[in-house]
Amino acid sequence: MAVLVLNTQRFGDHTPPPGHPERPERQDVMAAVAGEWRQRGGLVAEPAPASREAILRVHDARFVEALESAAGRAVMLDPDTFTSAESWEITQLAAGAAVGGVDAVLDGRAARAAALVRPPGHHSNRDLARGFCLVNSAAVAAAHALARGLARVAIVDFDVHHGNGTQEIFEADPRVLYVSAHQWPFYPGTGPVEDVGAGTGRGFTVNVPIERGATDDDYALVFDEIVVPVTNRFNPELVIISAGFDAHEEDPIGGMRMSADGFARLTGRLCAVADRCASGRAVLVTEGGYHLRALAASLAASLAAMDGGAEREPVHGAERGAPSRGRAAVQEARAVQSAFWRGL
Ligand code: SP5
Ligand code: ZN
Repeated sequence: MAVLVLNTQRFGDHTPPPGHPERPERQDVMAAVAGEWRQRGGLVAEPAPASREAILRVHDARFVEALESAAGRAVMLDPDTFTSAESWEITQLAAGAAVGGVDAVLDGRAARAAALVRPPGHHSNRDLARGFCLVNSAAVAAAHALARGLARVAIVDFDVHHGNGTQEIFEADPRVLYVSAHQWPFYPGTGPVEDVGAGTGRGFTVNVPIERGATDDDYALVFDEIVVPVTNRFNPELVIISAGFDAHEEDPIGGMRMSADGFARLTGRLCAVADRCASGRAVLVTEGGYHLRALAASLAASLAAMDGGAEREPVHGAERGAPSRGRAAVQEARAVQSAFWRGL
């Protein structure tokens, strides 16, 4: 069984003001990657919009009504976050692609799925759109999986920014493990290592802040020492990858030094967790990634990794020296999280 890619040209019809980094051309990249996937015999499908019921599992009715009432208009929701006439429809399609990926893997129509979507979602809270995000697609997908009867879903977020929205939505829910590795200090300012979840969700939020400048090897170390062991121990029935590619060295916003092969390595590690715990079920949902060629290469490499492609060693690992930023991040995360994840 193969990897199902979900994408639609409609993702190009959400148009923030000119000069905005989260631009429609990102969809051209996703379409090109999806097209190549199809040419090589991969499965590609068009998403259906997420239902209101699916969106309301993670967003307040007032928030949904506000997005809906912006339909047909260009509205500034936050200094960074804009709608255009069709944004409400497009963000429903983005969430729908993530839900469609979950349905495909739970129904056994695909081993794994990748929802190549815009706008991104992980900064959106239950009741607030921000950070270029409207509906929180990864959160909608996780809640949909729970509604379909799953007991444990892991969301692993390697976007360069912390997914404040996803963390908040699930912070008190022990059924959803949220793990984020992100640049620190950085936008949006949430996700300190001390945030571990709330109430019965304590221990099911894992933040790994990393100093700017981290390379493939820093991230690999963080994954090998924290992200993968915690996620394995959680034993998810589904792994959702909140996949931002803005930690790439060419990215105009992020300050990290990742390569496309480095992202493939992280994706491959998470698919190995899915193989061990979840009968292989992993659903990738795109978040940020603002350099078009870097996004293209990173997406293609990550898809290949989901398909069991051989792991290529990152290009820059050796020449850039010891992964000191990764080591520091691991040490700090371990000090906090070993109370919850014994033996970490
Ligand atoms: C999904 C994703 O990668 N979102 C990234 C959002 C980054 N936003 C940076 C905002 C910097 C501060 N902006 C203040 C508003 C002034 N126009
Ligand atoms: Zn980001």
